[in-house]
Amino acid sequence: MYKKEELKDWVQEMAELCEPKEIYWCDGTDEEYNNLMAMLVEEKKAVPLNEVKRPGSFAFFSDPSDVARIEDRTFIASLHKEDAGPTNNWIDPVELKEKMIKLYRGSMRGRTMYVIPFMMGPFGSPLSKIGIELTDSAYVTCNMKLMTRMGRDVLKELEAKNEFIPCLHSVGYPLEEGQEDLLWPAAPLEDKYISHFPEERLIWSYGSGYGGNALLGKKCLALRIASVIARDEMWMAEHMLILKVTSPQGLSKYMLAAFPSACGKTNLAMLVPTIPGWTVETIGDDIAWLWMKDDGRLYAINPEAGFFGVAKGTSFRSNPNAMMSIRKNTIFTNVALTDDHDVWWEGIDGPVPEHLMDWKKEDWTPSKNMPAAHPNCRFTVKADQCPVIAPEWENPEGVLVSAILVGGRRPTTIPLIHEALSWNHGVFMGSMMGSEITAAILSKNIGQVRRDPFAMLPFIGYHVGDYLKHWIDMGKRSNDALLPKIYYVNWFRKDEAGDYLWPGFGHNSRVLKWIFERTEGIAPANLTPIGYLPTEESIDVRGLPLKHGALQELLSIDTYAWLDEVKSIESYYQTIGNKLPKALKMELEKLTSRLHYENLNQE
Ligand code: GTP
Ligand code: SPV
Ligand code: MN
Repeated sequence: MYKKEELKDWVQEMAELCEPKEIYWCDGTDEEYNNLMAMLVEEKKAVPLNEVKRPGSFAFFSDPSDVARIEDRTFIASLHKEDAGPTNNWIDPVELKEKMIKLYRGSMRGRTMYVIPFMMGPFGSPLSKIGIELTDSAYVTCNMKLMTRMGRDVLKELEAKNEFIPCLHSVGYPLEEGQEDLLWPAAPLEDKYISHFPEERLIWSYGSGYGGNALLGKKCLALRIASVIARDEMWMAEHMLILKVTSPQGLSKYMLAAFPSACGKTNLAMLVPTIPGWTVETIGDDIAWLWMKDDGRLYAINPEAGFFGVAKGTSFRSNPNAMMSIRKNTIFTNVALTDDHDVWWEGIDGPVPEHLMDWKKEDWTPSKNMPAAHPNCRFTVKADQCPVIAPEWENPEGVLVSAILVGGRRPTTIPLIHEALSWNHGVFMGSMMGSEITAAILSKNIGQVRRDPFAMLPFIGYHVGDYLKHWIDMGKRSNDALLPKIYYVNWFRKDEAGDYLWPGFGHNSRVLKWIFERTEGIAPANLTPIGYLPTEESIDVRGLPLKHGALQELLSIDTYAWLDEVKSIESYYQTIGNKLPKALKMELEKLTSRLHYENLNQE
């Protein structure tokens, strides 16, 4: 965190290091955005889309080596290794800075350095934070305009807030005299660094232009650095959507859900209920900042101002509100293009076209037998273009949280939904969450299940054990009657043939309804060793195309599978070491004995 007086000097110092040909201070106006886009089109980096079908929209195509977050090249450079914990890559901050300074030296040659003042959180919110990103990428600048509150107003706000989080970004591809630019400049993998200096609240990113690696307000600031600030100041920075659900009686409640990358947050946040009378509205689709007010209750804001959503699989059937959000003024990255310059991806509505330009800018026909769009292709769009954005989405006071959902992709064992017995048991559920790795991450292990506590594994800026302790400590400041109830959901359970048992998407409203009614104290539940499960009648399945026996299976608990799960959690807990909160060890022990007791009774 730097003081406002330090801003000019810092920009100057970074410019002397990176040697851009010019420095440009962004004002955040539409005119500026349009000029930058026109320049990007001129440089052939952006492709303007069909003005009738997709007005004001552009497509970008990244280098095939730069398509997702790179966890292997993401670093938490705390002063002490112990503070980064067992789940983060750590490098000594002095050593890392030395390395990166060498890379940054002259790295912006031939390019403009954009100075982007941005605000995470609504103006006037006690939690909002100012960041200043310096970047040599106009693409990043345009994305930041859609994803954050950006520009002149933020500099004004800096006068009042005094402090900002410095974020330095370079694509790492300097242009020497006469050297031609690439359409997607980036550095080789071994030179890419997404670095965080938690004590200094400083972010340095080098070598990647993609998503969370480069739009530094998102994962780097609003999660990794914010999680450290939140621990110190007793609030929480979480990888969670925020939604508003309203019953047929007109009662509204707010819910959060922590699912790992590409596991359904945007879809749930924009869901169209398939049960009559219920509505869902969106507050946020990726990140929530929470704090406890004097009433002992948790409140949440969405620090972002836009959506950087997975395009693949998005359709009018699966997520009509996302489709309507991206009708205009949208940036698409790594999608395919139709011959009339509209966007296309696997899973979008309509027949598969005979011919496309794929995300590698090559001709594509169905016979190519390769996906035309990259599995992590994305859209960037302002949140206010979402037809179901809740009117209070920018309320600086936040919204009152009634329920927190956790979940991920688990083909077996985890039922459709279960409710925690207490706050601490809910923290236990979050701590042992697992999910299959998705294409949102550059990884050889896609599809393998890994533990991903509260979907924060790649985003905790400190020791995972301390992070879990922070959850327990937040609970201690209030009591279970005032705290949100915690639920574990799993839309991804499969049958023996490998098909999803639950139809998901809009039908998830049926689960939201049960949760809503639980928080009202009116929905029935069965007490089981793992928590409260809905009785079969309490999930509204009217009109639902479920296979025979599917609901029973979705709500069943295999105690032997759970005892295996317990063993696996035990060994996972060992990897966390002695910082694992005792309260969680106790929850695991209690779960184990409840499962054994159940087994004895069944025999
Ligand atoms: P990030 O932006 O990476 O954090 O992802 P996200 O959590 O917002 O995931 P998103 O909603 O974009 O969904 C990712 C993928 O999961 C898409 O391909 C969806 O089609 C799929 N998906 C979302 N919800 C469901 C569901 O209820 N059931 C099934 N089977 N798939 C789903
Ligand atoms: C995620 O991976 O969780 C995302 C996309 O939301 S990115 O912004 O690239 O991190
Ligand atoms: Mn995400």
